[in-house]
Amino acid sequence: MWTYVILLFLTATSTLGQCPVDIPDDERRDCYPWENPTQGDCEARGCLWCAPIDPEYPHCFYNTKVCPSEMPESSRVDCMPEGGLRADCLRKNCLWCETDTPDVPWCFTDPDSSLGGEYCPADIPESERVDCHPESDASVQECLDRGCYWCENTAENVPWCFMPRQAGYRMAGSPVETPQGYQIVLDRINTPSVFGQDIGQITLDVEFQTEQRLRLKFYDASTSRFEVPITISGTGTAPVVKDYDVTFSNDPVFNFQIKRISTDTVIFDSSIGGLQFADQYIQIAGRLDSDKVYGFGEHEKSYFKHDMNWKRWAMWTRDQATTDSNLYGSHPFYLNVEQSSNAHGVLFLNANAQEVTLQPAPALTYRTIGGILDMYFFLGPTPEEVIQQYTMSVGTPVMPPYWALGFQLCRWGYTDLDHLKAAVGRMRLYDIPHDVQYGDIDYMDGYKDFTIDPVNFAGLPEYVQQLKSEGTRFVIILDPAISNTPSPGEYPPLDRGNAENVWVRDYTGSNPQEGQVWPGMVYFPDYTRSATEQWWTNECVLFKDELDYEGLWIDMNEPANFVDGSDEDPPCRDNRFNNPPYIPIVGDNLLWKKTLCMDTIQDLGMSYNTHSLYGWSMAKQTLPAVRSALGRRSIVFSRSTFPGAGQWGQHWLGDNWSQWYNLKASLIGVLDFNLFGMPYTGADICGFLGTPTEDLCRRWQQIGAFYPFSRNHNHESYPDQDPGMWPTVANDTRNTLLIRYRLLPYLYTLFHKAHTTGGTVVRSLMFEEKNRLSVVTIPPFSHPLIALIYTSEEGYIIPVQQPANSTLFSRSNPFGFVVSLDDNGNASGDLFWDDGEAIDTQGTGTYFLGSYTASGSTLTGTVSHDGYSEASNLVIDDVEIHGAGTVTSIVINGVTHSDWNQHPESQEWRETFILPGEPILASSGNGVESTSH
Ligand code: MIG
Repeated sequence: MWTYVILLFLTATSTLGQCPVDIPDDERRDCYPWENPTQGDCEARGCLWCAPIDPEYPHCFYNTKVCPSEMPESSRVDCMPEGGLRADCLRKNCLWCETDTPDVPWCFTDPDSSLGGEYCPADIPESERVDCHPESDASVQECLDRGCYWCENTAENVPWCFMPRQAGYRMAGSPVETPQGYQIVLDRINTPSVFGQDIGQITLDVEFQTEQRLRLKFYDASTSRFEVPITISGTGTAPVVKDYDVTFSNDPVFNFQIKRISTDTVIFDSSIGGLQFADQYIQIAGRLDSDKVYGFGEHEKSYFKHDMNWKRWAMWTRDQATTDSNLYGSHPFYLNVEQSSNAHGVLFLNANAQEVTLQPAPALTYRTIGGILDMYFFLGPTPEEVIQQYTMSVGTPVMPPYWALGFQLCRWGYTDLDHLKAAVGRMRLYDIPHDVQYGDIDYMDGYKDFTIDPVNFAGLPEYVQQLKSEGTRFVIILDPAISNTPSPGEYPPLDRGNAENVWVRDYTGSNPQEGQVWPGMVYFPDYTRSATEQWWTNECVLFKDELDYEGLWIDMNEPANFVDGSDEDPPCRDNRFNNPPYIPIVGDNLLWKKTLCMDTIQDLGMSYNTHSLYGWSMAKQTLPAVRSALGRRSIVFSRSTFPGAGQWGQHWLGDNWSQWYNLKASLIGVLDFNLFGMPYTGADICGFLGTPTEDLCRRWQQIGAFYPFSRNHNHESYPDQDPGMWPTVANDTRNTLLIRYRLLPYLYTLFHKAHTTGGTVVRSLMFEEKNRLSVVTIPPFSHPLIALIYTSEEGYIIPVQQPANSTLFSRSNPFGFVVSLDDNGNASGDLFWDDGEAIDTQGTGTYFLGSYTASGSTLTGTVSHDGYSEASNLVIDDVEIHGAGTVTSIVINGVTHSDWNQHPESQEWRETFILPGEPILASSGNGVESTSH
């Protein structure tokens, strides 16, 4: 009882004298006549909260002193005949003045407002609003202060505060012609200003780079700003013919339209408004031709085509288990399929924290808090051509070694070598294909890179040799962070790094920045520094002598830090980089959550600008490092990625959950990364976090057998989930992987295509023009989603090879073809083949390339490139023909063969011929002729 009284007294004293208005106690009108009001309850009602001098009077009372209008009471027009509170009135953009005069409305329309009593102009459709208050908790006043409109709405996520159309910039004169296009100077119109720091004059370079590629670069010509170090340039002169046209207008402010000439389709129309260019807030919006928008990453989602109902996606690299919030990579790229079914893509080449809002118009609003606005349009016109043009611009996918297409087993939490051996033993027991075994951080000594735990993993190097002889290679994890606690001499990688000063620096630019990761206190290598590449390569080369690894798995490179910013106090200095005026909707609403402070420094620039490039730069330096160590092709699995990362590395989809939802979402993740130029990708099969049920793991192994990157991986806290843990899972895994291994020559050929001409390896049916599809269901998996991944379409010839439990063995087995004839009896395909591990066989010409066509009952093989002599040892002994009708005879290279067998399982529409081995390499063309009908 006493305590209660004292508390009341304290409250009263502490707020005495702080009342925002001077209303005597006895004039207070109780705004919360119920029990126990809190300040929050009170303010929610738009009332004032402060202690009275005499505790008899209310704490929460109406603010009768605020009447923003001097209009006579008799002229008031009721704005809220339905009734409501002061806050409701203000939200309707009306005025609120209380009065004791009966029948006079307290809420009434404002005749003096700059918008004629109306803050909500009717001429902007809801679906086209460009948010003027993207941060949370908008208020009428704040909105109007920014010079924006306020209209309330009941639909979810529609912004109430939005940009007037006349906001933005005006052309200062006419566009000036340049050799590649135009240059336009833009002057800012004063309102609205969303976050201040607006740049008064900006320059727009319009570059007609190629027939299909257009660049729009908005920048500040007077002050240099951060630019992503990826150069995408044209030839220097505009192409004579091009697929697009750009028009500019100043009505009501500067805006532009990009048009596809062939169909007269406007593919991006910025007259929707919203162009802003402030130091830390850049925004552009555009109406799109269609709502078929794909891309923008990295996020986990269960649908490929975006939801245009005001969905907002942040892009900022972050160590975060999979969700629909921003994850490990940043990919500001989208693909839009137009109504005409032509397609184009757009890259916003920017690395700062950024986001996009997708709107029903259809339209999008893009925002970034730094750098420049650098847009590249890729005109396709097919979706596949868009991705080819995009990846040819930022870097086509690196060619994986053949073995990397095999199945891979991993887990975090092999407690020791015996535990790992037991998992391998189960793979052997069930004869499950097993090309790669991983070592996660467990193999390290104290989680330090380039060390081996001398107790729990004693004998690992010898065991790795044994695995290799059995056809299983070993891939190790490396984290960027390097332990900085050992004394000189104890940990040479640290000493050598110190000597070369390879670390990310703190805000002063001179001291290495500390953080905390697995080994404890660490430094972070600055992979944008050339000295770092030499140091990192050297460490990778030296460690290869200790452990015969075949590939590197680079984790935690967002970069991840166990503490927010640092463990200093305060963790980051309070400045405009660590606490910018606006933060896109990144998870945790803090740029330096679980990473370094934004004012830490790399050679390329401050983390504010370079954060999302960390994994990208690490991959860029790790590929040459691993190549130096191995002297041959390898893999660099990078968790954090950015446009162009595919030219050096591969990607797994991160820390997912052992849930059905994540299995489904993984397929979208694979499709997304195929848009992003990283076709070699897949999710942790059976899920990383959590314990999968037997059925989930079985199904996941079945579908995961068709990920380009097929790996079962698990979190340290959960029980073993390798396929051999359950006999049913083991059997179905082996059977499905044997189908995968049979298809590997095809998969490898697809990778060769993606590497040499860009484009995808796994693509959605939307990419395929031919509509008559025969859906391959992989028995016993009959989930229709499989159709999204591998379809055998009419008209294709797919090279296959007899499978084995490792590519080491399958590579020397006989080849075959699956021929799927179209209605006219035609089909075509090709086969790329090389030794599977030499670097750049395309460049050195040491490969075999054959083209195969089926037409008029004849399958003809043509050797397009004959640079790999080993190919002559390979034979074809199996041709499977779909859609050929009844076969009466087989003629091979002019000789009628009677020694062929019809496959016992053949159905009416499918014939499989087991042929005597025929050389795959026949310069005159290798023909299998079938007489049908
Ligand atoms: O803080 O190396 O995404 O695949 O097993 C966790 C341990 C660090 C995160 C990776 C995961 C890996 C784990 N790593």
